[in-house]
Amino acid sequence: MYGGGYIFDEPNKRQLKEEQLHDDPVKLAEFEARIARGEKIEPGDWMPSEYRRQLIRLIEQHAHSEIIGALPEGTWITRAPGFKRKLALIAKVQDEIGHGQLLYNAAETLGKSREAMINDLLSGKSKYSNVFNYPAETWADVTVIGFLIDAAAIVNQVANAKGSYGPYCRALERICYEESFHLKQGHDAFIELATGTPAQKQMLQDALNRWWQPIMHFFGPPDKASVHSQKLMEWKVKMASNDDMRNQFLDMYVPKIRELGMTLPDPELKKDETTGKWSYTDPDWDLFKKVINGGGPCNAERLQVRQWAEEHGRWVRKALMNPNAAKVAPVA
Ligand code: BYC
Repeated sequence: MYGGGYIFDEPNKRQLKEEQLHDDPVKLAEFEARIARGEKIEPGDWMPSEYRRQLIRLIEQHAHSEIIGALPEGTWITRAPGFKRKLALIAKVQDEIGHGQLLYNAAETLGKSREAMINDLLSGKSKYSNVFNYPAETWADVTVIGFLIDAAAIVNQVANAKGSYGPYCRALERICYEESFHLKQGHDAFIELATGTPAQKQMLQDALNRWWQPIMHFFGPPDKASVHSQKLMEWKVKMASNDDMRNQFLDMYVPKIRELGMTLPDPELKKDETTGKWSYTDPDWDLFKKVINGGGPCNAERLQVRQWAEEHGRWVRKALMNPNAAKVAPVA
């Protein structure tokens, strides 16, 4: 188990209980009026316990996705082709970990400790994005992640940065700036392979074929099957539905992929120019459920790496919490 002596569990558990007692209709109406006026909700403000619970769930999952998301690309740092790509990849992976840090901080403002969040990740109780449970088999996989997964994340984050919870929105704004650079480096690497030798182009096409379905899954189940969307959209935590975000992504990126001569492994993928809606073959939602519930190709490996990091980083956390204990006695 994770252990580093992190802050504020007990007082926040008490606060949460008090709030549940005071979840009365008048306060709820005031809260919803604030949301309707487009005000930001801040950590000290009254909020319904379900709003708090939902935000913790969503921000925590997002934070876990950032730190687990660093792993598939991280394995390619030593093998990135050339100095320029290596430098860019190191910086990107470092940024992703920083995003995790920002998001854990935002979730902590709602009363769940870092320690509890990490424990829930390691025990498999908390989810993280489906896409990071697949291996990055070749450099082209890293390229597809850098271009298209970062692009998908930006679609989601730019929308939700305009949402109602102040700390999450501010974290998302900062993250979006950095993700835009990630997308540029991913797009640049993508163009290089797409316009390279036949072998490079084929490697990219194979990676695109492997990643297309996980990317379609990334935005979550179709609206009709989404569990949380309705309430989260009422409370302006989610600013667009899963299907709307998926559609927005297709609209922006399918043309960019096709203009480079690459194809997508879905014969049904096309836009209706009158409605602006894309139609596509429904991705395999049973597979999605399996992957997000621990049964994907890399779930066990990803959690093992995090477990190792928690165990081997324990002494660092201890030293940070109690710097005096780590001081070496001065030599006389
Ligand atoms: N993966 O009611 P629904 C990055 C779960 S990292 C896993 O529609 P919701 C990057 C969902 O949690 C950024 N699980 O859910 C890093 C729920 O299960 P629970 C990643 C998923 O929350 C490194 C159930 O399915 N971005 O960019 O309304 C390198 C029902 O779904 C997924 C984020 O994390 C999924 N894809 O909407 C490169 C964004 N989809 O909790 C890049 C933050 C659904 O009831 N998250 N589930 O057990 C969100 O915006 C929302 O959670 C979602 C889903 C739109 C993903």
